[in-house]
Amino acid sequence: MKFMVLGFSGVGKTFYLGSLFKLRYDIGPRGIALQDKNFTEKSWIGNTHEIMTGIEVGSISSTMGLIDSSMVLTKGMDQIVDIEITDVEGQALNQKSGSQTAQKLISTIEDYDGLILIVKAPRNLQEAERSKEHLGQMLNFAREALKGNERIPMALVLNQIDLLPELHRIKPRLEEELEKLEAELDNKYGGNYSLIEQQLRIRKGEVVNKFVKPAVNTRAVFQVYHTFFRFIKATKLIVPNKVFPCTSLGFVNTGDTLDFATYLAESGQIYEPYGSAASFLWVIYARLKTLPKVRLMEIMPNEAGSNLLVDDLLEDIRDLHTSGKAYFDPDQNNPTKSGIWSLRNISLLESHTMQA
Ligand SMILES: Nc1nc2c(ncn2[C@@H]2O[C@H](COP(=O)(O)OP(=O)(O)O)[C@@H](O)[C@H]2O)c(=O)[nH]1
Ligand SMILES: [Mg+2]
Repeated sequence: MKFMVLGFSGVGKTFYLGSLFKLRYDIGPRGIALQDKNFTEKSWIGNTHEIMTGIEVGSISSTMGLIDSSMVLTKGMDQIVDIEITDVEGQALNQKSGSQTAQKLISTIEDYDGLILIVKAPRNLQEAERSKEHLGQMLNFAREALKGNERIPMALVLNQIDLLPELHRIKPRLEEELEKLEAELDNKYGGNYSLIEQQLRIRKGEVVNKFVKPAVNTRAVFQVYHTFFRFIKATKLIVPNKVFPCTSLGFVNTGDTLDFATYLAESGQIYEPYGSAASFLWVIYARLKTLPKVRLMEIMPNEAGSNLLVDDLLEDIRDLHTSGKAYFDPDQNNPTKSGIWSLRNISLLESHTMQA
């Protein structure tokens, strides 16, 4: 299966892909992991990840043209399905540049199984205007993809949420809250780490997302995803879609900008990206749910296997949310409330039909 990240220069496409590499080892209860197809050689994404997390010293060059990385989804010892990911040079979307990459993009975009549209999460209405404008241009490319296949899922990633003013300097407060939760669980289940870890995976998300909620509940953010939904509604096609607030760096910033390498080197922090893994796995999940049977059989000849994979993916996506690695609205957990951010709608393929 082939997936692509689309977005203007500097929105964080390459970092987003680098952050996915946490899925190599930080796996959910169903054990789905993402690996290099050729794991003895360093890939573009692997290299990006190592530079981001400070393992490797270097800088991440801006992407030129289209760069494909061959990955594979694994479950335990099994390689389940091959995944190609294409990183795009942001300039390709720029109308003025009229580049060869743009032409190549248009001629190949029909072959993709899912698109990840990335914009910066807007800090104010002015930035929302800009994100909407970018989104409009990205949707022009998406339209080309939908011509060939109307069921191609699209995730809208609202990226770099760590720079939203509501999330400035939340790290110490967040840690304090999480320590309280850990102390409570320690008291209750003293020494039973299996139970403590399990409880944390279920309850951490609510704590983390209480902090994220005011940041994504703004008019500026609403305007951007509303534009996305309007586009999808207007196509009258069955386009699976969902919106994901993301930060490839995690909630580490202390101001308007962040020098990530210095930060990691100086503070010895654990690298905790947010939103990216869930959004990526969701696009794969949505594609598997809507793929015509013939295609599904080509990709995964074992039908029972493909059904299992869909269940496993959903379970691991849910776990990413409940364990605090993706956003859901902590106040929308009761059954009478439901909206695009509610936990129980994770399996829903058509967010644009829901109220926020
Ligand atoms: N604060 C913050 N900065 C980010 C994030 N993702 C990327 N960046 C910064 O944005 C710059 C551009 O990211 P990059 O992935 O190269 O953007 P691309 O042009 O879309 O591929 C990087 O140098 C990072 O410093 C994020 O989630 N949060
Ligand atoms: Mg790039």
